[in-house]
Amino acid sequence: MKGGEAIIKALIEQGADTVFGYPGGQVLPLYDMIYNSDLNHVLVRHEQSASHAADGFARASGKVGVCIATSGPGATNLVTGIATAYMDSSPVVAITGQVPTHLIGNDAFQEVDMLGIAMPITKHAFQPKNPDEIPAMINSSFELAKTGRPGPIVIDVPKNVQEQDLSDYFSNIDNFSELTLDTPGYSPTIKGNPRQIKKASKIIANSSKPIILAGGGVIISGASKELKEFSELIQAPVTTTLLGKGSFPEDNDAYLGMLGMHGRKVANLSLDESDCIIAIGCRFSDRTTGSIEEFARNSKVIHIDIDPAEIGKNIEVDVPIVGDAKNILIKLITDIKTLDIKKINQNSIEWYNDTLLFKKSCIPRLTYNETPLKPQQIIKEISHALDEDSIITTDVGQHQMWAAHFFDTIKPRKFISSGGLGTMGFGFPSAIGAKVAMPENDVLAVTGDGGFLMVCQDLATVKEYDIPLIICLFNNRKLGMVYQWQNLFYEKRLSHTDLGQTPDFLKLSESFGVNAERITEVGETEKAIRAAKKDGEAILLDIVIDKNEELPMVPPGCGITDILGEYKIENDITGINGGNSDTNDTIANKRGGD
Ligand SMILES: Cc1ncc(C[n+]2csc(CCOP(=O)(O)OP(=O)(O)O)c2C)c(N)n1
Repeated sequence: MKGGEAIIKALIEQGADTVFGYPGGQVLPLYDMIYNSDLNHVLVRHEQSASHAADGFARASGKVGVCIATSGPGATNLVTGIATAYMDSSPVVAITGQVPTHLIGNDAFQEVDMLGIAMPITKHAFQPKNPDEIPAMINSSFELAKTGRPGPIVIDVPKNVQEQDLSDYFSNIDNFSELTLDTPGYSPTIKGNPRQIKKASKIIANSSKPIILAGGGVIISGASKELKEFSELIQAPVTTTLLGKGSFPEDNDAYLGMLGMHGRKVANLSLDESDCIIAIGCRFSDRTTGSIEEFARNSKVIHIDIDPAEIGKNIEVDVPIVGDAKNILIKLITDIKTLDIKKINQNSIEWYNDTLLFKKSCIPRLTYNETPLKPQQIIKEISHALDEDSIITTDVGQHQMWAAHFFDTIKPRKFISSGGLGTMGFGFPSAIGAKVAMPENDVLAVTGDGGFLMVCQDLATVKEYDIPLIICLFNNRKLGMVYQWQNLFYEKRLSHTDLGQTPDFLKLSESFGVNAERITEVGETEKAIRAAKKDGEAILLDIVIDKNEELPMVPPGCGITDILGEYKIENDITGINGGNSDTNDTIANKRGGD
């Protein structure tokens, strides 16, 4: 058995029967062995798409995603996708070719120090020097990628190691799965300290304004059911981070929307007023907290996270609990049930009801009959055309935030977006990965004209493998998000954010053999998505949107209550927006309504 065969055998034993890749000189031996193997290889058209597709595959399915590239430029093209997966704790195994061992360090053709590059953007990076090391290395890579706080792993395999035979002992092992590497010091804490959990229960019981902040960790640990039970038990409203979308059913009354710089007003103002923040599986990124000095001013903070390095990193915490979100929520629920629930609920009922009324007063208007089309209306049409098992991926920009704000995600792993790295070019290839992983689910990519152009070559992959994706391209002829920042914070000096001569996306798509339709009228998006679902073929919808629509946002460096701009609201019940009910006026004023 050769090194390359050992890679394939170990991958298949790990359940990784699908890989996204692109061949080249230093992975020729591996590709030669893939030729007649059972591995399902998807040939993407740029290595960046391979790493994003593997990431989308992982986020949609909860399994490890795998990508392969050659050494040098192939490996460096994977890097953005690997860093994206690292920032968002996604389990990806990236296999890169490397020059033969005797040439390493010689600046050989297509040599790059992939181990060095990978170290700061992976959980770990390996390089086997001997093919016997491969089985254990692959097994441990999968173990490391998916356990504890998940993340990407790189295995950089020199060409000669792919070609060499394993020793007889290893060649004759039927099943590699018992073979693992020694990983000293790696033992993620999953249980959570019972004393800390008790302490948290007491603080929650005494709180009169509790709020839950749920992050991507809730989804990763499969704790959505427990999160809902917990919220109902203590009667606390729930806000999420971008990556936490789907951890809690967003059609539930208690859901306030996303928090932070691009957060929803009701979420930001309520969190600011709460007296007890229970943060679960989130890392308090600057996009979530805004100015740290102004964050959680009135509040005790309970922080549950599996990664001890996250605790106290950005925000001072009153009760840290290190462990798996699901385990800890189960224990927290059990503990709180031993206390006087009636009293706990009495403490917080006024706050809970006020918050829900405040939420009602802030429901954004989604119905617009005008052209050019409003993004709110488009997301509404997308929502109508899809069901709760459909998966949405987004790129990065204004369209991402509109999707985050207006697409009610009901189930976990159904909203996939690049949060930490904010990678333009992520939305489309991650949708390819998600669809390959979950062929039964409708998958729709929401993307901008800027981001889509960075990865549009993978329309060829969609055509070649007949991947029935729906691509909704929010076409505003500019780099909308950056344009908005220039408008707001750089005195309207619009430096290089107008895309000028954008391509004809219909012709572009059709040249790849992928159907396309231009959308200019209200109702056409929903109709086109429904038709595409029936047809079962990929389609690109070039949706011409109002290029002047802007997002409410918190200026960088400000506290999360300093929101610039406001959505038009659907339902005016507070009196503060021109309505005439006075009952809730005080609530809105209390929370800084304007
Ligand atoms: C790879 C990369 N380059 C640059 C940026 C900075 N950036 C963030 S949003 C954005 C504009 C995105 O424009 P578009 O894709 O058209 O989406 P829109 O904001 O218009 O919806 C840019 C340039 C980024 N996030 N990623």
